Amino acid sequence: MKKILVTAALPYANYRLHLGHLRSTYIPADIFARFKRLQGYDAAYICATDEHGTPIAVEAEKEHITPKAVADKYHALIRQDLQKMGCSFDIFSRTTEPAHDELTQDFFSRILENGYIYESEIEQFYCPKDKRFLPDRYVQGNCPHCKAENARGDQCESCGRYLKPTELIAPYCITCGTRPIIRATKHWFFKLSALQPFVEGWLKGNKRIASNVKNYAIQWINEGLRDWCITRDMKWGTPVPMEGAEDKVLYVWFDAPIGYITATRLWQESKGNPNGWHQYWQSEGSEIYHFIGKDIIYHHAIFWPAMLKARGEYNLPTAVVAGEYLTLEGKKMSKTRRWVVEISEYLKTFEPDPLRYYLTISSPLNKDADFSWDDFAKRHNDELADILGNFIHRNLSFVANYFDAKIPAPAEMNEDDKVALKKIREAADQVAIFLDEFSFHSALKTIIDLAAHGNKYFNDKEPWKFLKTAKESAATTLNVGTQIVKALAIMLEPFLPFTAEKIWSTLDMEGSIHEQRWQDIPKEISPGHAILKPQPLFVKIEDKTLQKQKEELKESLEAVGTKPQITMEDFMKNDLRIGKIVDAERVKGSDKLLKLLVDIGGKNIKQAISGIAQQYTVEELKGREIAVIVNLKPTKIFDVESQVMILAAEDGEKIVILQPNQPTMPGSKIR
Ligand code: B3M
Ligand code: ZN
Repeated sequence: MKKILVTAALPYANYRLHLGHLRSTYIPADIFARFKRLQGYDAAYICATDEHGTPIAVEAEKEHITPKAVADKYHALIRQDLQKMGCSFDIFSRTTEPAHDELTQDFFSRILENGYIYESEIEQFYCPKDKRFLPDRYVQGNCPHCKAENARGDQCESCGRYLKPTELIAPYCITCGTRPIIRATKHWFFKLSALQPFVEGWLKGNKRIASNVKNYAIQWINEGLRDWCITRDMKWGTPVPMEGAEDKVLYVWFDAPIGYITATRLWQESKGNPNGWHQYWQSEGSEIYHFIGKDIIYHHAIFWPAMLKARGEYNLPTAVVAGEYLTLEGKKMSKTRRWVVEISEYLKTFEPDPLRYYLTISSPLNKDADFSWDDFAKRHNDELADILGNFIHRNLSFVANYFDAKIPAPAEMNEDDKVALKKIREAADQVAIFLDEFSFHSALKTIIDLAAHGNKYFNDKEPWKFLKTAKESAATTLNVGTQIVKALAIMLEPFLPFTAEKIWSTLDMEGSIHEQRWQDIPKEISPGHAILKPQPLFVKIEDKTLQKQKEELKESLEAVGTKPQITMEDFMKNDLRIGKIVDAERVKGSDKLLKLLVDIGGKNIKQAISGIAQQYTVEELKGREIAVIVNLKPTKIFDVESQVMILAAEDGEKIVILQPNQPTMPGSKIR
């Protein structure tokens, strides 16, 4: 049987996943893997957490714990959230598995042997105070392209561009705020430029690469591919297997995609098949599908195939599928502004299937989409409850109540009955075509249309009228209706696995729904087969439940001009001063709050409690001059008194404290 590997992007183990991640990557990949299993292939769904790199190292430094501890915590949470959503992983591994280091080093050594890795001295930022190099996210500054502040050394979040740290304007060390100096250091580079013709040919000749992926990738190729620096001066990561590289590790984007292979190996090994992974990665005719979010197309459509080619002996991806962004109620999601719905928050109130449904049906994967609570409830109530649930429930209840819970034998069929049965076959074929094109939205729409047809068929045939007078007519309707229900169960399995399972067990069919075959969709259940008492599949979402969800979404950004005007006199009531932070510590029991001691001039030291612990470390705040309001009535936060308030700007993504742009005396008035 053909081997098929479906992978979903490996999330960094330092955040919890939200609806956008599900929509772009984890649900489409799960649908595809389940569909391929139903088609009878040996299809595996592979994922892991991406645990190396500066995102996790920086987080660990902020929290004063080890990177491994950060990864342990988030690995467990991410895995749990995705499993609860029904993601049918065959393995959910980690890139900190020892086997992963081995394989990554093998890739490095073989690519080196093949002539695609070279050594070169480059200039890098170095923090003279912390006495270390500042790779990627250890340095921030202004973006050279869009000028946004706090752009990270590897990427600017505002404009999305990839950066070299030394391109940053006004760079500073994120740990101590010092302006870094430039130092020469030796690094290893991957000769991506030499592989440009190969990547271009591969992309252009591959019909399964999704069109949005191809368009982005070709545009970058036209701009010319630059060689990649694949080593970093830091401790957290896979060691570079070279002499003279003792203080270096491989760049996280070098090891992360190899995680797909490691996970496949570990999965096969756990099944007692240590060599089984070859069939997925090195045998002819096997297929590899990478599902990702659109922000990492570069890595999967350019860097990764080039790495595989340079290493040799591995299959190239069959397809790369990238989901576009999801907005929330029309606005970009943001963690700091709390404008986000995490998976775990959603699951406190709702079942997984309605979300899988909504995120799939609301828009094609290669288009941006929006999640809105009203629309979610509307589609749930109008489509899942009123069309799908209603049709299945009415049909099965009639069988249960009037035919002794046994599927009646059909009498002679008229045109309507025949058309209804034909629709099953047509829908099954059409859905399969759509899924192979990654048109998940159209595929699910086709299934709902079949249910809608079932509903209409049931209404038009009015079986309730014939229960006494012409029972054989009602029998035909219910037989045909039940065949549609059964077909729906199998077709829905990839999309709504929990619902499909419920339908299957009410039908009291043999085996698990997850082990059925796509080609058996039109195979009819025999008359006389007994079913169980049906339960409603979807309960309508009420307004008050919805209201609660909306209230939980808080947004601190207010439109300019919504506050009433004040006079100069009103404004002058504020006593605004420059203060200097003389000491800082975290507030016990809170991960957001810092206690700051602020010199506000004239030997006056005041205490401020400020919610900036996620943006600033204690070290980087000490000694900074800031803007404070000193005549606010003191308040208590977490039992600690806050006597003055620090001024900060909040743009929805981050909180930035206000600082004078030249040294100033503490106590200076702000006017
Ligand atoms: N960890 C990006 C992310 O989590 C990265 C994906 C790796 S896929 C090999 O956003
Ligand atoms: Zn520093």
